[in-house]
Amino acid sequence: MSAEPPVEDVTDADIEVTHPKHVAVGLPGILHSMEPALRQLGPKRTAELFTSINQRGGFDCMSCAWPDPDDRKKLEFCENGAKAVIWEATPVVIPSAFWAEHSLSDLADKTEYWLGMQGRLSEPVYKPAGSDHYRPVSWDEAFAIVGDQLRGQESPDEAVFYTSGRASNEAAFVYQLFVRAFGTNNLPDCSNMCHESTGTALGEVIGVGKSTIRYEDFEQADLIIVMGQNPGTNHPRMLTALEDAKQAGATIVSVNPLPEAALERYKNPQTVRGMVGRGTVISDQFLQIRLGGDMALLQAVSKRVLEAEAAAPGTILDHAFLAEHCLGLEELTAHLADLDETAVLEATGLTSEQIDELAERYIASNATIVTWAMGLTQHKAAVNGIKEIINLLLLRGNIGKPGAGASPIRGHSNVQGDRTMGIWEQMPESFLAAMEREFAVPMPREHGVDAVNAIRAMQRGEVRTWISLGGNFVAAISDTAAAEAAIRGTQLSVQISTKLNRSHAVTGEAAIILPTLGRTEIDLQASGPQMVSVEDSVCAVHASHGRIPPAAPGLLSEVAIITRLARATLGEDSGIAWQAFEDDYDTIREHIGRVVPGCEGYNEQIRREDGFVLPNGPRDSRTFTNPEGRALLTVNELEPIHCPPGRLLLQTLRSHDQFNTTIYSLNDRYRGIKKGRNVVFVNPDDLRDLGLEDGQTVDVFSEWAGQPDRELRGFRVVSYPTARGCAAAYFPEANVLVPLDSTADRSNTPVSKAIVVRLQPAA
Ligand SMILES: Nc1nc2c(c(=O)[nH]1)N[C@H]1C(S)=C(S)[C@@H](COP(=O)(O)OP(=O)(O)OC[C@H]3O[C@@H](n4cnc5c(=O)[nH]c(N)nc54)[C@H](O)[C@@H]3O)O[C@H]1N2
Ligand SMILES: Nc1nc2c(c(=O)[nH]1)N[C@H]1C(S)=C(S)[C@@H](COP(=O)(O)OP(=O)(O)OC[C@H]3O[C@@H](n4cnc5c(=O)[nH]c(N)nc54)[C@H](O)[C@@H]3O)O[C@H]1N2
Ligand SMILES: [Mo]
Repeated sequence: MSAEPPVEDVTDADIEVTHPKHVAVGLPGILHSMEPALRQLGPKRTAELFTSINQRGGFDCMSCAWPDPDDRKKLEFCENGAKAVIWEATPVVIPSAFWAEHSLSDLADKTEYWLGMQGRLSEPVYKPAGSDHYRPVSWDEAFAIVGDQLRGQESPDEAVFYTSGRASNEAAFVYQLFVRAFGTNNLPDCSNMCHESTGTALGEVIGVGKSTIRYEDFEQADLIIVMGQNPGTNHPRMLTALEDAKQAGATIVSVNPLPEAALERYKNPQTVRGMVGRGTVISDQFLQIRLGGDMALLQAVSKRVLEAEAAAPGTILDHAFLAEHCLGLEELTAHLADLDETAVLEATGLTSEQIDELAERYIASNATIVTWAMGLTQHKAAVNGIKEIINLLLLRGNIGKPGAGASPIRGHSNVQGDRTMGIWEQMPESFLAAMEREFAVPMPREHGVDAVNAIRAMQRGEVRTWISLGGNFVAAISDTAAAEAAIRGTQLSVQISTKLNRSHAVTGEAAIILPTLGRTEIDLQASGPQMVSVEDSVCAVHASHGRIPPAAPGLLSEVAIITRLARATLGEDSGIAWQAFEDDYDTIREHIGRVVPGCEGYNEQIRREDGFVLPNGPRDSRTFTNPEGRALLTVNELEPIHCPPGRLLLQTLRSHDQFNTTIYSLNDRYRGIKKGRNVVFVNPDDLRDLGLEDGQTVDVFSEWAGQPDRELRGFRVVSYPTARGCAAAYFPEANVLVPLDSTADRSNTPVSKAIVVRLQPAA
């Protein structure tokens, strides 16, 4: 009962706008919006899949990086995980004839939805320079083309190797080995656009760029502050953890410019209460903050904590912890004494009373967790903003004790593991030296390019070859028009992918697509079926076993593709046992165990029932491995975001029916949008001030000093209860508005959550 892929593309012609919802529900919504994809899947594959997601012996859900609880339910997945699985596991494949029927120019006119719905890529295809069509080629031919290209470069640094966070630990480890043995650290990844600000900030102040909590900590917390994150859509299983925490007595505060449905009320489909009742009220306090206002809010709360301590010395701060483990208390105290409350209220859009209330809650709590995601990382001052989270936590010893900690919630299911495995353009010397010892191959030391700097290098004509392990870089990176022009200037672009997307249509002069197995599929190699491993947001590492037959007979695993690329590039006598890696992934894991800190005995550790949790100094023993050997309280200057009169600050975000650039449907259920995506959400008072009306069609211009305006034409205005002066539109459509040079200080992450825009009635 499989269905044909859609022939016609979708448009916004029938868009429906209703009211935003105040409650998030679990599973029920999916069947409706995923109907076309479910029809492709068929009942047998569907049943097989849904009983193995996140189960022991099954596969790890490939949607977000939310952790698995120890007591797994029969169905341990959420609505959006189900969508990711349905989307990947379709048995519909792109037939060979497709490539003659569709030119690249034709594909470049299609939406991401249409491209993704064509089915799974099933054979390698090659577009020679000068041609507007891909044509099927053999695997050997494809590897030879890439190998010749890489060997023909003048320097290894003329190639850039991107990674998206879905790659397994095994694939990531082998990939960075290949790239470094080839001679470059040009290993940008999606994390550069995602939690890079988190890694930069935490690395400096606590020595580890990762979460300091375990899953169990949620249930032991007194207070959980959810900042800049929309869990109902992007980490739906987190709602269960928040609900459990509430039932155990925790207070929850959400800080967001938008009243996101799930942060108001949640109906858990796996409980009776959730099925028949009104659900659980999640947020005890909702702070509707202005975009980019979090750093000011955090400083204002810390200031209140310090004032309370001054009024009743010895009762508020955790003096023992501060004295033994931290540096910088005096400087912070002096700095915050001068904090200008007017500037705080201006930046946050909040009242002093609201901030007082949060400070009181924080002081009353003996165990506080702060979680955050893109609402904090994708700002110019993101790194310092995140350091303010640590300041606040440290004041009351909220790191390294039960129920407390800093918890960045990661995006892609294995983005954190990929970093642990060495996917980073600036891995430390200790890792590179360990690699060198293990493989007896010299490792390059000069840092490589990150995502934004990769585009800049292309603009300077320094990149000949672009290779992508998953992802959809041209659609995900900022400044779409500039990025597309840059990619088109390379000689060869290579995509290792499961499904078609815009990065296959906007390419180098020549282009290759190498189709790969997804995580749901059985990965059969010479030594038998292989498992892979992944790491979640709380540093838990576990195995993932593909369960369904591959979508097409000719597909290769990511590991097989990478090792064969390595052999085609480095030759058969590179001194590295590539073939052995492909035959048996245990061989790869033996190396991981010897190279990657915390992964000793990797093969044994991931075979334990629930895998293992990586060691984490701050969490386990309040050990901080930054150069100072102490957790740092830091002094950060507030930097107001300048938004001239008549302009709005625009954030780009995800709808309920997308995974990054993958569009499952045109609906955004909780925000009341159906059958369309070209919308811009604006506060009704701002609409009135701007002389615009709800439903009107506008052109959106983004302003950046000294450059022509970037523009997005024909968007529909939706009156929406966002914070004053703030607007929102969907990523990736709105990426065209983000200037390439607008990046976060030090982490270089595109500023996707604060774009100065002007709305004008459509021309
Ligand atoms: N279903 C699904 N799941 C996903 C993804 C997906 O696309 N679909 N993507 C995955 C990935 S890679 C990631 S990184 C995560 C992303 O997870 P999120 O960070 O939740 O993703 P966004 O949609 O970007 O939402 C940003 C949230 O922060 C708020 N926000 C924006 N700016 C600010 C600010 O200045 N201050 C505060 N306090 N809040 C702000 C927005 O209103 C919104 O609620 O999700 C992962 N999971
Ligand atoms: N304006 C704006 N821009 C943003 C963001 C934002 O909030 N606003 N968010 C940023 C963030 S947080 C991120 S993480 C990036 C995401 O950037 P990317 O990770 O580059 O993008 P995705 O859309 O997740 O990539 C989807 C593609 O991956 C391929 N794929 C899927 N599964 C597999 C697999 O198992 N193996 C392989 N090899 N390929 C697979 C498919 O071809 C699919 O089309 O975007 C960033 N860009
Ligand atoms: Mo992400």
